[in-house]
Amino acid sequence: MSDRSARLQALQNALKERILILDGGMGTMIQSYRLEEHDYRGTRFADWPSDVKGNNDLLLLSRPDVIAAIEKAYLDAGADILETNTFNATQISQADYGMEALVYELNVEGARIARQVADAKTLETPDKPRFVAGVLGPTSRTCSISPDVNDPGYRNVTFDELVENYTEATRGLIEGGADLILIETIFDTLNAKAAIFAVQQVFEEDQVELPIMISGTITDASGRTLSGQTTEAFWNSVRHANPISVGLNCALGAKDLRPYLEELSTKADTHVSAHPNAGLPNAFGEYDETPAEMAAVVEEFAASGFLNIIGGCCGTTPPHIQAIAEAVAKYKPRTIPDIPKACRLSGLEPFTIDRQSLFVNVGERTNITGSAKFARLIREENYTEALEVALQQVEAGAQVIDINMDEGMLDSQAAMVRFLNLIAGEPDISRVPIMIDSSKWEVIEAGLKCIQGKGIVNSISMKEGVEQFKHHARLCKRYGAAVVVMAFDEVGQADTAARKREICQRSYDILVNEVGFPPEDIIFDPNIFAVATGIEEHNNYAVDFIEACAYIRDHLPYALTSGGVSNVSFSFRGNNPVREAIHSVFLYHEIKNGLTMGIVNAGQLEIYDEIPAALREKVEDVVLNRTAHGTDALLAIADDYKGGGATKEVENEEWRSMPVDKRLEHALVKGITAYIVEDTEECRQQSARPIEVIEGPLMSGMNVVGDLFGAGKMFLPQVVKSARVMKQAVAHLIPFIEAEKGDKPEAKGKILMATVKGDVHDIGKNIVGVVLGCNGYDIVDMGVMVPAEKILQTAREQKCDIIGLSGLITPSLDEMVHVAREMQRQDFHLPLMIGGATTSKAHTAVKIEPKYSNDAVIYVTDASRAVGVATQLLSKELKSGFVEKTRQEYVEVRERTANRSARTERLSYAQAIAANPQYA
Ligand code: THG
Repeated sequence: MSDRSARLQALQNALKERILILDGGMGTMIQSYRLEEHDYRGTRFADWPSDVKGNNDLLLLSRPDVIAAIEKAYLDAGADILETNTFNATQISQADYGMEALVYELNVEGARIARQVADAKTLETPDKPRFVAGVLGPTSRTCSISPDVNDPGYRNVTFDELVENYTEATRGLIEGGADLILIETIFDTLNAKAAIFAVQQVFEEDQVELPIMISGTITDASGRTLSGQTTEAFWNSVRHANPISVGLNCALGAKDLRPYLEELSTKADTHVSAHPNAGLPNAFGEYDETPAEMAAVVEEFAASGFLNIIGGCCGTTPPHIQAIAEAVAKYKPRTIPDIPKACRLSGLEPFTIDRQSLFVNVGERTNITGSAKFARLIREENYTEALEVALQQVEAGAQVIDINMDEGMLDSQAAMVRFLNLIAGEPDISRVPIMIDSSKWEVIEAGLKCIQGKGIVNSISMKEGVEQFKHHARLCKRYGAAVVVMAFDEVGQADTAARKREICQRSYDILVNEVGFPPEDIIFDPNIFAVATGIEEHNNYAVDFIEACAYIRDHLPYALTSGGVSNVSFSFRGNNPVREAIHSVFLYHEIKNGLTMGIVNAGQLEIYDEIPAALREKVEDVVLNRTAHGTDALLAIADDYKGGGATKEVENEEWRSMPVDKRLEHALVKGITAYIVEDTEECRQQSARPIEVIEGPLMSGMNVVGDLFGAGKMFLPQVVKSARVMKQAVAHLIPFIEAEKGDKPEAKGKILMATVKGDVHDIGKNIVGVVLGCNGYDIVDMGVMVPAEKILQTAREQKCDIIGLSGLITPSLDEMVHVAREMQRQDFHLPLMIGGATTSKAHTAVKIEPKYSNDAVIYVTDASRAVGVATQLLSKELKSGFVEKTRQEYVEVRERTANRSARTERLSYAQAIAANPQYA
C-alpha cells in the first residue's frame, strides 16, 4: 500500500472513532508576525513591480518558515488535519498581484510544507497520523451573480475559466502531497460545482483519487449562501461529488451556525464538518470570542451529535483549537444517517421527488417551439417579458421549469446561457430546479454551466449510439444533474409498449451498471405521441405510454417517469377545451400507473370531474383506446366545445344562479376570482357574524378541494388557484371582523402563530388566527418561513401563552419536531399547538410530543377547534384534565402506530400541495 492510501485508511478509521480536529485560521496568525512588504518579497521577489504585502499565499515561497511554524502550532494544539495555505492560489486571485505564473508552484509548496509538518508530527505520535487537506478557495469572482447592477445577465467569470483555475491548483496540491482536497468557503455553489468538475476530471485523467471535503458559507442571518441557496439546496447541489465530508465555515461564529449545522447533520449522508469564525467580527473587524467561549458552544454541537470534523476559521488560533479539541474529545462522532434514495433537486430551495411523491408539474411555456409567444419574445430579445413567462409558470404551480431554445434560426446556445443567467438573478423563479431541454448536447452542456442548483438534463438517449450515451451520462453526473432518458435507440424512437420497455430496460442497465449513474436520478420518458390523428397505428399510443410507465415502476428500481403531456393532443390544435380535456383524462390515468412528472402548461389544467360528461366519455374512449371509432366520435362532438380559450370560458354562467354558499364552493373549486368579493359580501350580509362565512361555506368549499385533490382529480396548480380565491375571500372579511371586535375586553391570552421554516403557506394559519382573534385572543402572527430561533425568541419577548405552529408541506413536519426539541432544550414551559394540512394526530403523537415534555403538545384538527383547545389550555380549571386526556390519547396512538409509518396517516391532499414550498 502506498503511503497515501495507508493514510487514507487511517483517516477512515479515525473518523469512525472520534471527532477529528481541523486546524484554525491562518490570517490572524500571519498578522501576529507583523510581516512587512520586504518579508512578503524575500529575495526572490525583491524587485517585483507591484506591492505584494497581503498576498499570504506568497509567504509559502518567501517565508515558508512562518507558514510551517503556524501549522506546527496547530498540530501541537491537537489538530488532525492541516489546511494548506493556498486559499488564493488560483490564477484569478493571483492576478491581483500579477503572480499568475506562480500558481502551480504555490499549490505544490503549500501541500509540500504542510506535508512535511504533518509527517514530522506523525513520527512523534504514529498512532495518531496527521493529514493534509489541499485547499481550493472560492476565488474573488462569482459565477452565478452579476457584478454589474445594470446587467443581471453579465458574468465576470465563466464556469470554464473556473474549471481551468481549479484544475491547475488541484494538480499542484496533489503533486505536493495533499491527502484530501478541500473545496471551502463556498459562497456561490456554481463556483463549487466548477471546482468539483475540475477535481474529478483531474482524478480521472491522472488516475488518482483523493477524498473531497466540501464546506459552504452561510453569509448572514438569512440562512442562505451568498448566491441565495438554503443549506439543504446547497447540499443537493454538491452531493454528486460524493464527498467524504460536507460542512460549513466562515462568515458566522459557532453560535449562529448552529441551526444550519443541525440541518446539514440531518440531511447529509456523509461526514459533517464545521470550522466557524471566532464569533462575529467586532467594530474593528476583529474576532474576539475566547477559546473557552468558542469551545463551550462547540462542545454542545458535539453533545448534540452534529459533528464529525471540527476546526476554526477567521480569528481562531492554536489556543482555540486546543480548547475545542479538549472539549469534544469525550464525545462520539456523529453517526451518518440513512437517507432514503430520492431524486433530490434544487434551485435556491430543495425539491425532492421519489416514488411516493405526488405528480410533479414541469412548466412547459418557456419553450421556443412550444409557445409562439415565448418564441417571439426571444427572437425580439425581449428577455424581460420572457422572464415573466417563467415566473408565471412558477406562480401557476410549476415545480420545475423546462427551458428550450431549439430553433434553427437562432443561436440557441447563446439564448440558453443568457436566459439561464437572467433567471439566476430572479429568486422567485430560480427557487425551483431547472430542466434544460435541448436536442443539442452543446446547448445542454452550456446550460449546465449556468445553474448552481441541481437540475435535470432533458434529454439523453442511445439515439447516437451507446458510447455517446455513456459519455453524456458521465458528464451529467460530473455536472451534478438528473437526466431525462428518452426511449430512443440507434434504430429510432420507441413507439410500441414492447420497444419502450426494451429500450428503457437497456438504458437503465447501462446507466446503473456501466456508468454508475444513481438510479434515483434517472427519469424515463417513454415518448408521449399524439393520439386521435386519424392514423390507426396511433390509437394505442397513450395506452402504450401507460404500460411503459407501469413497467418502469415495477421493474426499474428508483427510476422515475416523465413526458410531454401536451404532445398527446396535438391533433386537436386550435381547440383548447378539447385539448385540455384530453390532458386531464390522460394524466388521471397515467398518474394512477406511476407517472411521476409531466411537462405541462401549469395553470391551465382542467379538473377531471369538471369535464362535461359527454366530452369526457369520448375523450376517455380515445385515450384508453376503448372503442374502434373513438377518434371519429370525438371529432364529431369536438366543435361543440370549441372556444377561444379554456373550457371554463365557454362554460355558461349557470352557476351564478346557485345559492351563495354553492357559488362560493364553485369559485373555490374552479379557482375563479371574478365574483369572489361580491359573493363573500352577500354571504356576510346573510350571516350573523362575518366569521361564520369562513367557518361555514368557505371551509366546506376548501374541503371539497381537498377531497378532489386526494382522489387525483385535481392537480397542484389548481389547488394553488383555490388557495388564492380563499385568500381574497378572507381578505374581504377581515376588516369586518376587526370592526366587530371594537373596544374589546381584556384579551384572554396571547398566542403566537407561525408557519414554520421552509414553508410559505399561510391560508390555514391566517384563518386560525382570525378565528382566535374573533374569540378574544391576542394573536402574534409571525408570518411564514419562520425559523425556530425567531419563534422562540419572540415567544419569550412577547410573553406568549401558547405557541401555534402551522405547516402545509411534508418537510414542515420535521421542522415542527425541531421546534419542539428546541423548546425543550431552551426550557420553555408553555403549550404547543400543531396544525395545518400536512400535520396529523399520529405525527404529533409519534414524532412531536415525545420531544417536548415541559407542557402540552396538542394537535388541532381544523380552525373550528382552535378556540376550544386554546380555552382549555389557558383555563386553570380545565387545563390539567384536558392535557391529561390528550396525553393518554397520544400514548394510545403511539402504541397503535408503533409498527406503521406516520406517513400513511397524513392527508394526501396536503402531502401533495406540498411537494411544493412555493405557494402561498
Ligand atoms: N419529452 C421531453 N421533453 C419535451 C417533450 C417531450 N419537451 C418539449 C415538449 N415535448 C413538451 N413541451 C411542450 C410545450 C408546448 C406544447 C407541447 C409540448 C404545445 N404548445 C402549443 C402548440 O404547439 O399547439 C403552442 C401554443 C402556443 O403557441 O401558445 O402544445 O415529450 N422529454
